[in-house]
Parts: sequence; structure tokens; C-alpha cells
Amino acid sequence: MEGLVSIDGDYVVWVDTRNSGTCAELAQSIYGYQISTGEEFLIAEDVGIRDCKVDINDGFVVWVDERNGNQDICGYDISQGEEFAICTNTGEQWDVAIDGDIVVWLDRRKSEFAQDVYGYSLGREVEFPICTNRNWPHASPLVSGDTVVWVDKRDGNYDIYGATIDFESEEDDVGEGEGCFIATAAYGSDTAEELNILRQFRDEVLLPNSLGAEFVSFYYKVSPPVADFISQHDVLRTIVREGLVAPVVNILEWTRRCWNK
Ligand SMILES: [Ca+2]
Repeated sequence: MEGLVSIDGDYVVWVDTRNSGTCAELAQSIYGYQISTGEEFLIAEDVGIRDCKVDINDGFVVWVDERNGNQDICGYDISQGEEFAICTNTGEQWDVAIDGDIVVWLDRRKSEFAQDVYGYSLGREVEFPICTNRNWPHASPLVSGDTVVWVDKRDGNYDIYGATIDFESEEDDVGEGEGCFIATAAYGSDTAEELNILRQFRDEVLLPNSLGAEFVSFYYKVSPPVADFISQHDVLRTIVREGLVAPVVNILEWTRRCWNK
């Protein structure tokens, strides 16, 4: 089975059932071994009973942890001897991997059938979605530097997809940092001129006003899955662009002098 052992530099880590008594498949713990000293050490005890996976990079160990009652992602800093939480969302998280600053995993927070790819930056202590669409499953996410790859079944058979993580490009975004989802999907790229007036309206009119800010917050919660769906369907994109976004942009342009400061 993959993910039951991993190695990086001077350390080997693995999933261990030595403390599980007669139930050899149960009560998985995480152990480590330092090659240069020949010393074995316990990292975390009784972390779960299913699908445990462990990975290590540059002295940071990550694994799937069920101690809170559902699968989460936990980490351990070998140099400090300290455990820390990476993701404790109430949905299931599993199939974790780490390289450098980035941890990636599969995530079921959006629905019982979702298999989305999420990530976490150790340095920034921030979590972010990488590829989320409940219409198709993802599998086996891996990361190297700022590049994430995974197995993806969006076309009905297994393909390999990838994404580059770019924290700098999120500067002008709001909330969870993925700006203007539905409009972006409808226009097909994030650079369309029309998006600027939508952003300006959001920043100058909606956000300073509490009801408007509530709307923006709601919008950022519900729109990513909708936008994912729209972006996959050309006819739907045209309908949304010509029927919804374009008229709103026109109205905002005509009334700009009323709300623009
Ligand atoms: Ca969880």
C-alpha cells in the first residue's frame, strides 16, 4: 500500500499498528527513525483506523488523523518536537502529501461525494482550494515546489492535471482569495475589461455597506462550484455572459456617476 512509509534526508516515517493489540488493522500510529543516530521515535499515537497516509519533507511530517472523529490533516515539526493541525474541517480529508512549504490532500467538505484537491502553506498558515468540482473525482495529489499534480476524471477517463500555486496573484481578491468567480468563468479569463467595473462596484459600493458585505461574503461561498460548472459548458457560458453579466455591466456603466466616488 502506498503512503504507509516515506523518506526524506535523514528521516524515515511510517504508519505503525504495533499498539493495536489483536486488531492489527486498527489503531494506527505514526513513528519515525533517524538514520544517522539509529534512533526510533513516536510522532503521534492512535491517529485513526482507516486510510492513514504519512509523508515527510524537510523535517515536517504530515498524516491523515482521525482523533477528532473524522479524517483531518495533522503535522509534526521534528526540529521542535511539536505537533500542529493543518486542516480540521468537519468533512473528510485524506491522501496527504508535502513538499517544501506546501501540503496537499483530497477533501470531501463540499459534499459526501466530493474528492477535491486542497492545499495549505506552512509559512503563510493559510489554506486554499486547488481544484474543486463535485462533478468529477480527483485522486493522488502530489506537490513539488509550487506545482501540484493529480489524477483527474473530468473527461470520463483518468488524465493527469496540474496547477501552479501563485500567492502574489491574489492581491486584489476578497475573503477566501479567489475573486469574481461566476463572471470570470463566463468571460473565460480573468483579464476581461468588464471585470474591472464589477470589482470597482464591489469595492466601492458593496463592501463599505453591511448588507452589501453580507452579499459579497455569501457570493464567495456559493459561487465557486457554480463557476466551475459554468466554465465546463460553452453554451452556459454564452448564456451567462450575454444574459446576466453583460446587462449588469451595462447598467453599472450607465449609472457609474451615481455610485463612483
Ligand atoms: Ca476533517
